[in-house]
Amino acid sequence: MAGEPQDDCLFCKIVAGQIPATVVRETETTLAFRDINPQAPTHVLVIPKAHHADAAALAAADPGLAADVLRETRAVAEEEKLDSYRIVFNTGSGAGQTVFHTHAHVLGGRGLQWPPG
Ligand code: IU
Repeated sequence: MAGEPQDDCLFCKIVAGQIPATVVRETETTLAFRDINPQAPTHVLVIPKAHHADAAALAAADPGLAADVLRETRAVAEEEKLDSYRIVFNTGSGAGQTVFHTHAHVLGGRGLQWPPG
């Protein structure tokens, strides 16, 4: 069911404390932790604690929670003192999504090219 923890979901396991992560922020509804394979000096993932497969599913099921995630990306950028940064929601395997629990990548600390690959 939408929002329920999934046994086979890596990020649900991080939320449950079953897999370690370097947490940088936590709210009642969200968790932010450092990506294990950083693509920039700052590379933090912001996730809803509730399981939603991707950004589209989250926006459809719980727009308020989607807003919580977006608010936290801003908080991360402030804490990391980023004046320019990129927020990415890879949505679908063709766009590079590999973990099917919604996550916003917050990338910064270096120049970022456009368009992305
Ligand atoms: P993607 O948008 O689904 O491709 O992003 C998944 C990210 O999760 C990717 O950048 C991984 O490096 C990151 N990640 C992680 O931080 N911790 C993990 O245990 C695993 C993946 I597996």
